Amino acid sequence: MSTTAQIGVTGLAVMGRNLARNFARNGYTVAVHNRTASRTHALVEEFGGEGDFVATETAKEFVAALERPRRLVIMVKAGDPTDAVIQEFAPLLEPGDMIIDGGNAHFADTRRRERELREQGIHFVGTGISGGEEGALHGPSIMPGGSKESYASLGPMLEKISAKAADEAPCVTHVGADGAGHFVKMVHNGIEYADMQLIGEAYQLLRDVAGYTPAQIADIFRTWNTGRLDSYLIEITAEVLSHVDAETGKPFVDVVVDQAEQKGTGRWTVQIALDLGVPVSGIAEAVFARSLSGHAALRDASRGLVGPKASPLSESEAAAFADRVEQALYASKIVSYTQGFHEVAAGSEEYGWNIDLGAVAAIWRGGCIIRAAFLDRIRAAYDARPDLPSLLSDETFAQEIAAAQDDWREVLIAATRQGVPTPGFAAALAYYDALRAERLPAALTQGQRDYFGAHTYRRTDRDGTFHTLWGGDRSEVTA
Ligand code: NBP
Repeated sequence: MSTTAQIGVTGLAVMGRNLARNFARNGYTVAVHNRTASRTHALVEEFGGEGDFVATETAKEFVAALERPRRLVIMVKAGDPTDAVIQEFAPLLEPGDMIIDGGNAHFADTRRRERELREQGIHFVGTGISGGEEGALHGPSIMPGGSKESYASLGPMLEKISAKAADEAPCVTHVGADGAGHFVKMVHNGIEYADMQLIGEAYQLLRDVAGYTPAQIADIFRTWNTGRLDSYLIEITAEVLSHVDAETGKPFVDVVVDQAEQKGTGRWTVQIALDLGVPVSGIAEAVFARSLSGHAALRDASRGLVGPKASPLSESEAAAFADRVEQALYASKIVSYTQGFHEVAAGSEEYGWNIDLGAVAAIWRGGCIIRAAFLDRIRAAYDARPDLPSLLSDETFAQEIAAAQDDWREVLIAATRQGVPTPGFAAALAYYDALRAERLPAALTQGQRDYFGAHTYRRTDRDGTFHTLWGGDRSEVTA
């Protein structure tokens, strides 16, 4: 076996196969390997004409086909299969070689694998890849972690196969050491959950409160897609809503079971946010909304519960309401991204990754599921002020949310009055109001904690920690 391949891909299901084709189409010789060899041969038979592939059947052959230092991409099911593949290949590698894990690994696993392989001198590059199968083939957004040395070797190749933003910048950057790439991919997915939930709520309001049909709502989303909400998710929402089921002639959205599924990255985003103490209420509501939708028995048992019935608006009222929903959606979206970027900043601080938040926004502008014109403005906000405490501290976003907020509140009033669930919109507004509040009831919480548990409190008027003798004469003592 000659050692000619500049990169190798093992794991040739939909993602790995398309990624391998992407490398090959960009002029790289790609060694390909899969546990079940038939997939390898099928790839070369079907797409061999697209570029230079080296089909290999055994781990030894695969490793031997790679030029040194070796670059070996793993695209297998995340979890135990990734460890199994590492165990199979690592003994065959040499110091300086690179294993790139492009699966959806948990960043803590990536940190562990990186540590273990570093002892062997192998660079383990946990890499978030977003864009689904189309992205893998035509240009995904790529979020590599791992060492700087590995990026020096891999970066130019990843830049070539990645998506390009509107300004032609490649949608890839070295995010930070060890698990930083998978961490950022996790938060990307959490934000994706929130975006999808907010869009879902906008749809439900347009349907139940404004009385529009799915086809009419598709047109509204198409119009929104020409403005500040311009994004992949808004674009595909219009496509899904205008699709008609061939069998029944009904809107597709009316024949699909309303129970949303999830693979876990949204849940991880919330779990890690809880550990880091970052309020990601919008993302959490999106995850909970999916799980609530799946509780079929609970929902069946609750259908008799009393509530208002939504009564559709007149035509002119409906059009005005749709404009308000756009404002509510945009304002809530700003909050979701504020929360997501807060989590990235907190992770970066906790693990010493030194993540450039502007660069993260920049690489999400193309290729990935949350790609949107909006991200260019987030990039600009962080580029102008890298230490921005929150996206809401950016003057432009603050002004936009201020301008949207009357409509945002009106939409939530209408939703509440008519009984349309809008947990994402409501959580976003509550976050906004909580942040801007002069005083929060947390002072009362501290009083309660001190009462039942002598947990102490701080005062507004002097330094120190205090405890009130609640069971005694209620005098205050210094704790
Ligand atoms: P899957 O997640 O369905 O994994 C299938 C691949 O894993 C096959 O190549 C299979 O080999 C291999 N595999 C398994 Br399962 N267990 C193995 C083991 N013990 N040893 C060796 N190989 C094993 O494929 P996918 O949907 O292409 O996704 C690949 C990765 O990319 C996943 O981590 C996924 O989370 C991530 N990802 C997916 C998307 C997406 O849109 N699908 C987007 C971004 C990231 P076999 O052919 O022999 O069974």
